[in-house]
Amino acid sequence: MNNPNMTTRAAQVVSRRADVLAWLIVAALITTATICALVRGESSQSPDGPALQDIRITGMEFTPSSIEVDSSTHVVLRITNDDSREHNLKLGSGFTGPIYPGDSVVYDFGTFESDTQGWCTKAGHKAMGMVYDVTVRE
Ligand SMILES: [Cu+2]
Repeated sequence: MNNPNMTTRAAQVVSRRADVLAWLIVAALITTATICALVRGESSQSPDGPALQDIRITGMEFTPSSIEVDSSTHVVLRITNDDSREHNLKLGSGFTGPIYPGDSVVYDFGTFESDTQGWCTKAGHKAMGMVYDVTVRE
C-alpha cells in the first residue's frame, strides 16, 4: 500500500533533521573560532570581534579582575576555577552558573553601555573581594 501522508511526514522529518544539523555545524564553527581566538592570546580585541580574556580564580580573587572595552564589544571570558571551592560570576545580565573546582567555562556577557561591576554570588565572596570590573571606553 502506498500512503502519501506517510511519505510527506517522512520528508518533513528529514528536512527538520537537516535544519538541526545545519545549526549544529554553525554552532561548532562559532565555538571553534572562539576557542582558537582564546588560545592565541590571553586577551585580544579587534574592531569587529569580542574582547576575550582568560581569568583564573584563586582564593577569593578573579585574576585579572577587570577589562576595558568599547560599548560595541562583546565581553567573552574564559574563567578557570583553580580554587577548592565552587564559585561563579554574575556580571550585568549574565551569569556563569556554578564553576566547580578545576572547571573552566567560556561565557559571552554581551556588550556594556556603562562601567559595570560583577561579582561571585556565593555567600560572603563579594565582600571578600570576588569582584570583576568592566570599564567602558568613552
Ligand atoms: Cu566565589
